[in-house]
Amino acid sequence: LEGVRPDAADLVGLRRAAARVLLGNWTGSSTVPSRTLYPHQWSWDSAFVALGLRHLSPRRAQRELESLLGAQWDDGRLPHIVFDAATPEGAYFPGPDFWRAGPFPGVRTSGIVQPPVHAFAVWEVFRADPAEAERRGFLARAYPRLAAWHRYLRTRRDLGGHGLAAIVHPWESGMDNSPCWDGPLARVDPVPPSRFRRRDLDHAAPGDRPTDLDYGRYVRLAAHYRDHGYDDASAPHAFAVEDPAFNALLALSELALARIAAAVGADPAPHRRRADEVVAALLDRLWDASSGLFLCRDLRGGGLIREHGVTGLVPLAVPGLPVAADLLRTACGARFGLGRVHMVPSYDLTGPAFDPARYWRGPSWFNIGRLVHLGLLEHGAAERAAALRRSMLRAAARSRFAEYVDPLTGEGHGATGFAWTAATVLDLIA
Ligand code: 9YW
Repeated sequence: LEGVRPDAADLVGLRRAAARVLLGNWTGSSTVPSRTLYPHQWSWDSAFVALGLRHLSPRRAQRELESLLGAQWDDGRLPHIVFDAATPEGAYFPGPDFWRAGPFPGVRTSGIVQPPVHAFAVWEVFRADPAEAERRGFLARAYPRLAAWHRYLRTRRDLGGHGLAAIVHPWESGMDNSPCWDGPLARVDPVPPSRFRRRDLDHAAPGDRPTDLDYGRYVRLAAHYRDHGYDDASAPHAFAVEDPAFNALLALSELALARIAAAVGADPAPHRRRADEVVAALLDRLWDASSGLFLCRDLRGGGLIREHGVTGLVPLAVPGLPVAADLLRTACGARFGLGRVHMVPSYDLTGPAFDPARYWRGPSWFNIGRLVHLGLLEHGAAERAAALRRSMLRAAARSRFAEYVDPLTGEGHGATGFAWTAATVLDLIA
């Protein structure tokens, strides 16, 4: 690896550059992932951005999360996109005219969700400046919203009936075109590409992105859900999957919510209990001892999906995870090559679908790297964590804060000046 040596002198410059990215992507109340590719507010991006922003301005980090929580629906869901009213419809597809959704007039959103990393972020942002948070009533206002969000996931989204939240669209995993979704998606009749216009290809190379066939299926699923009023009970949900990262982040966030509850004078015990229940269900439903990894479960086709995606490593971030030692071995083994590749690949290096450039089919992402880094620290692998941190800082610097990097070469792909990449750098340096 060449490029930046993460020593003190370099880190000052890198920190400054990361701060510039976040300032440039700030809209006045939240942060866009990318000025070109993603010019609105994305749900889990905001949580990762807040984790970085807290080191620059705890108040701004609070506002980032509050603007997302402010777009919460009556049923408790936090939408995956909150559309910026000043940005034209044509800047992103599918835009507000496609989704036709929102919590109340004047706020337009998508109708699907993203991984629930928000309570975790709220707690960490609070800890950055408890006095400022207290003054603004940050936790007291966030707590009921976060509790309603988790309730939505635990009840309306427990489509399998075994205590895990199901995702009903690949976009809900945050790992859009992971090979894990190829099987379940094969049953979805794609909308022909002539019926929509992809805006992502105005800003990124086609070889770095999902295919037209993927998009046709994404559009079909989203339109179905929309046409059923985003009602989980009546929508047919041709795609319904239990995803390990989504549920591990729910467990991590329930633990954070327990701390938040205690801080605002509510009862933490139910949140701790729910965290335990989710972890038990993860182990029971998604753990695959033969590969030492959590797998996804297809609730429509039946059974575990035998693709090894990085989603299955993310539960490492959960404190006290009983199978942490096995997951660590898998992380360092042939499939994910930790210590031998740049950051953490999003998909099995030895898998048939591995592609080092195509989005979630191989490339390494900074938010996921940060979760695995947390997991390494949590489970006593401090040296591995330090090496991963160095590799992430180098990759971010060399790629000008790219959206993601090739795990084999470290070369940047997708957009540059990407918000969660810069935020993760700030969080790793702090
Ligand atoms: C989409 C914004 C989002 C991320 C997702 C990533 C991609 C595309 O971009 O989604 O249209 O929602 O896969 O994880 O949140 O950065």
